[in-house]
Amino acid sequence: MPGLRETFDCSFSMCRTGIRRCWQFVLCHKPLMLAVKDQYNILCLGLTGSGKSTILAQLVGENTDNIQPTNGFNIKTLPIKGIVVSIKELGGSGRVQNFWNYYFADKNAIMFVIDSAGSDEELQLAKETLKSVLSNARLRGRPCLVLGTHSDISGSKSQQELESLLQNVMQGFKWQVMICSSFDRQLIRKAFETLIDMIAVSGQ
Ligand SMILES: Nc1nc2c(ncn2[C@@H]2O[C@H](COP(=O)(O)OP(=O)(O)OP(=O)(O)O)[C@@H](O)[C@H]2O)c(=O)[nH]1
Ligand SMILES: [Mg+2]
Repeated sequence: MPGLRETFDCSFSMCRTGIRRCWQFVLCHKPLMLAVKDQYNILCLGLTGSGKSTILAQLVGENTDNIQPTNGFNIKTLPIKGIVVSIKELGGSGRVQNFWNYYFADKNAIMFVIDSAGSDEELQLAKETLKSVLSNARLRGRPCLVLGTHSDISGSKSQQELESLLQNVMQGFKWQVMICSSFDRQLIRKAFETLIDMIAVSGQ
């Protein structure tokens, strides 16, 4: 039978080993933890008039009354789920689209905005544009959240309708469709939180 002294020595040494292992784990995984928590860069794309600037203004609590077409880019940085998130909107006009691919590097995810009340031609054009964006090697593996705006307009497409429109261009991507009005701040916030979760799960 071990004496009190031996039992104490044995417990103390096990405790010390446990503490050392915990400390080694923290030291080994610290870079990973920092990588996850550091900053996420999100690219916000979509045709002109789809509502990109309006959703970003809503997200940060700015006035949305007199938003002009984005003639270049527009950046908003804010904390979401405890992570600093930098969202870069690129204007959707044909002239600005020519420069989109200069901004594809170092992005963690894509928010692609579609006017869900658009005509069939506009929806097809949005689909082709998204397909072309996703074919860029620098965006390979990046999660993509498609945000269908203008849900306040009658006849706008539902989430399921947008999903079936897009599913053949999204193969191989982690993607999700959400629907909102660009004036619904809570839903917009939820969409970005969902995208943050998608980034965390995908490890991008
Ligand atoms: N009814 C309604 N109008 C919206 C919605 N989203 C945007 N709009 C309107 O659509 C117009 C264009 O919105 P923007 O936010 O400028 O669109 P954008 O995607 O930033 O356009 P570009 O910067 O040109 O690429 C504005 O007049 C908005 O008020 C929506 O969900 N519902
Ligand atoms: Mg804009």
